[in-house]
This record gives sequence, C-alpha cells and structure tokens, in this order.
Amino acid sequence: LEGVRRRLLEKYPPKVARKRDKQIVVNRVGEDGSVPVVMSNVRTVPGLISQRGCCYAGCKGVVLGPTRDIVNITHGPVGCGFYSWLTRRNQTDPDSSPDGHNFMTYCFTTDMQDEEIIFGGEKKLRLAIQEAYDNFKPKAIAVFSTCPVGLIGDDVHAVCREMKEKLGINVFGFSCEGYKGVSQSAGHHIANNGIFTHVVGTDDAVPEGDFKINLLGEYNIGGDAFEIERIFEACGLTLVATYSGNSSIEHFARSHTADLNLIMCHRSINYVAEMMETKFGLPWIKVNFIGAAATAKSLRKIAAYFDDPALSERVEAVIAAELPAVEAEAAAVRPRTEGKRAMLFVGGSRAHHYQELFAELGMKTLSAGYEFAHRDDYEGRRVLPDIKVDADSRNIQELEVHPDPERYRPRVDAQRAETLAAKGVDFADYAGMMPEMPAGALVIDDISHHETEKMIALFKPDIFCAGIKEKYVIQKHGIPLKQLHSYDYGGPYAGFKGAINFYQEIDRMVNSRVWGYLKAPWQKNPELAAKYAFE
Ligand code: CFM
Ligand code: HCA
Repeated sequence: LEGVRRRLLEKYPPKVARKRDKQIVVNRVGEDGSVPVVMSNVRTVPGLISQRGCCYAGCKGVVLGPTRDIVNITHGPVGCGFYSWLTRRNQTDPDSSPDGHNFMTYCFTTDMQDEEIIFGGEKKLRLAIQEAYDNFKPKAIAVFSTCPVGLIGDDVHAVCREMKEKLGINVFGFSCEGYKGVSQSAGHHIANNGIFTHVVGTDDAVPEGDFKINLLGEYNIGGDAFEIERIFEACGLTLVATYSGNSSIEHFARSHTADLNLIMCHRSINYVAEMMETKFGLPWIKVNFIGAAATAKSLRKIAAYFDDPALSERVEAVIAAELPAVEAEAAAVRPRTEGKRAMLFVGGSRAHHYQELFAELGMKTLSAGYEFAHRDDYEGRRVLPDIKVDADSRNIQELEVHPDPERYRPRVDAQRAETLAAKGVDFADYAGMMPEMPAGALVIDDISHHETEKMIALFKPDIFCAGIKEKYVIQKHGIPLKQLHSYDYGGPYAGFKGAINFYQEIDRMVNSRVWGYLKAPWQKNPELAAKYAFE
C-alpha cells in the first residue's frame, strides 16, 4: 500500500504532494484502539478537483433545509437558492403537523442583482421576508447569507430582528457565507449555533411519553427517518425531535425536555448535543441505524440507558421480530456479494456507517474517506485535545454556554454514569471510522479527482460510493457507483427494512456488468489513443 500511496502522489508538485501525503493514510489499529493521524479539515489545494461543497450548503442545504415549516430564504444570487432546492432528497411528512405546513417544495431567494451588490441588499431582504410572511403566514423565517452578503456587509441579523418585532414570528439569520471555513463543516457549526440560540428551549411544554429521546444528525434521505421512527414507535420510545429529518420547528423548540440525545451524524451536529448538555443537562450517546446489527446495538444501548425492564423486553421483542427477515435476505444475497470490494468517499459520516451494511454482505471496504470530517470523525473523540485550532476554524464562532438557572437538570449523576458505562452506554463518545475499519485499508481525506481515477485504475473495485459529481466519471470507468447522499432516489437504507433494500440494491449493482460493456471512443478507434507528444 505504500506503493499505492506513492502512485497517488507522484504526479503532484512537491508542495502539494507533501500536504496530500498527510491526508492519505494506511489504517492500523493499536491494541488500545489508537490509529494513525489523518490530516483533515484543512483547505483544499487550489487546482485539485475536490468533492467538497461550501459553508452555505452545510448550513442551509444540510442542517436547516429538511425542516418543513420554516421558510428558508437564501439571501443572494438566484443560483445559490436554486442549487440548494431540496425536494429531490430530504423527505418530510406534512400530515404529521396540525397545520400541514410544508415549504420544502418551494425555493425562496432574494435573487440579488447588480443593484443590491452595489447599493446593499437589506431593503430587498426586508421585502422578501414580508412577502414570504404575507403569502404563507409561517411560524418562522430563516435567512441564509451567500458569499456576496458578507462581502458587501449586509447586516442580515439586524434585518431579522427588525422583522421579528414587526411580524411577531421567529425570524433569524445565519452568516453562513459560502467562503467561510474550508468546507460544508463550517456551515454545520453556524447552523448549530443559530438553532441553539434562536429556537432550542423556546417551548417548555413537556411531551407525553416515558422514554423521551431526540435523534440528532438524521436528515431523512430517502425516507430513512420514517423507518427509524417506525422502529422507535414499535419499541415504545417517544421521539421529541429529529435534527432535522422529517422535522418541524416546534420539535426543536421543546427538544430540551427529552431525556437523552442520540447522535447519528456526529460531524454535523455534535455542537448542538454538547450545548444542550451544558445548558439543560441532557446527555448524548452515539448511535448508528445504518446496518441491521448496528440498529439492534443502538436500540439496546438506548434501553440500557433507561434501565427499564418493560422497555428492554419490548426492544428485544422488536429486534427478534425484525431480524429474521433481514438475515434471510442477507443469506440469500451473500453468495453473490461475498468477497466483493467497495470504496466509500462521502461527506462526514456515511463513509463510516455504510461499511456496516457492506460487512453484512460479506463485502470488504478497501478504502474510505470523508469529504470534510475532522480528525475526531476518523480517529475518535479521544484525539480532541490534540487537534490544533487553525485560523479557518477560529473564524467560526464558539458560543459560550452556561447551565440554565432554572432548567438545568442533569439526567444522570456521576455514579449512574459509571454503572451505565460498565453496560456499554458510553456517553459523549465516538470511536471514529478508523478503529472499526480493517487494518490495511487506505484512508483518504478530501480525495481529489486525480486520486479517485488512480484508485479505480489500481484496484478496480466492485462498487464505488460517492455523490452526483463523481457518478458518471466512475461509471465511464466501468465501475458501478452508488450515491450515498441521495441514494439515487432509492431507499430507505436505515433500520431493518432499509438494510433489506440496500442488500437487494447492492446485489443488483455489483452483479450487473452493464458498465463494463461500455467502450470509450478511443477503445473503439485505437487511432484516437495516440500519445501526447510531450510525454
Ligand atoms: Fe452528516 Fe448528512 Fe453526512 Fe453531512 Fe452532507 Fe448529507 Fe453527506 Mo451529502 S450531515 S456529514 S454535510 S450524514 S449532505 S445528510 S449526504 S455530504 S455523509
Ligand atoms: C452538499 C450536499 C450533498 C451533495 C451530494 C452530492 C448532498 O454537500 O452540499 O455531491 O451528490 O448530500 O446533497 O452532500
């Protein structure tokens, strides 16, 4: 594999190669669970084609976008709004809200023109908020800043305060200009800060239910949240809020009344969990509902936390009822998938979580990496104290949070935390992708297009998982590509029913040779393959 690393780097200028060298690592897992350092959450070298998006995408598109009853206005040129229009992937169920509000099918933007760039866009923003209010009478309006807003200095927060006062509804803004930070990750942090400041804890009504949980970092791609909700309900768990798949702003407002936070995507939402713990005393645990075994394990962890015999019994009954069908499907598919090899280069959590599903099919993860995760997502939270905060991270505000004088209520004391830890309920911890990956797998942070092509040529994996920008390039190499951001409009893949869907889909994909039959023009006409004269 050292040879492979060299092959990936050999075409780069020395300075670029030196940097990428630190982001491409062969996995090793020590006896104490320690893994090699992966340089991550650093700027992409200009000129390399990266998979990354921007801060605005992370804030508006990812974290806040899936909430159906907030009118999300993009303050900026029309393209930023258009390309973050969400109807294609995040699903929602408006019928589960009494007012039936669903603004996700709309795309709201101030459509900034030259005039606003020169003379300022606050006036147009004020009008847009008023127009949205007049037309839709929403409970809340949020404003998302794109690059030019920061450059010309519009004060979106002042406009939001003014309109909140005028309209009497919650109006709040985000300074999530696309250029901030090094990736979407900055936008997650900004979204977390905003929702915590303006929404969390604004409604103290305590929902009914004995075992109240929030699910953080689940965005209802392909209906995943619906499957997870089905399982929670069967187990007798009360879901107060999901951040933010199939969500309503009202869920966030009262989410501080729950008794446990479950973190699915650690990268995008760990900030909200930490702030809720500090302010309201709500502990968090990491869960994963991608993979049947992972789902069962997560449910058992939740039951252990609540330590109630009736709940444990019900959880076991659900697992016992669901697993046989999943296992039967895995057994049926496995003879055709066993030993096949996958590569996963996705976001900040899925490249880890989906390794579970591939393992259930007997498939091997040859290589994986995140687009924008931080070292703790690769190596585990144990490395948090060692992470150097650079100028790009320092630019993103860290909120100072204190225990709420009236509402701070620690849910577990130190003694109970210890008892629970002994039962495997590991609070505020995430082991990261690498300790759960086989030694010898190649970990590549912020993989470039050049490295992607090299990896394909060197390994010819049976399936490659990434996003829409990678899809067609990979397929033209004759390799099937499964989108793990949008699921290619399939899914759900979470939970028990989702696992069955995934097994069937992967079986179909790794055993279909259709992409291999494609011939490129230079394969059909060898005269087109002449070598470039200078090489
Ligand atoms: Fe978390 Fe996500 Fe992901 Fe993410 Fe994303 Fe996403 Fe993703 Mo695309 S919040 S890190 S910023 S799980 S949008 S729903 S699919 S890259 S792996
Ligand atoms: C984003 C959103 C994205 C892009 C997916 C893709 C998503 O990063 O801004 O590249 O296919 O999941 O929609 O991650």
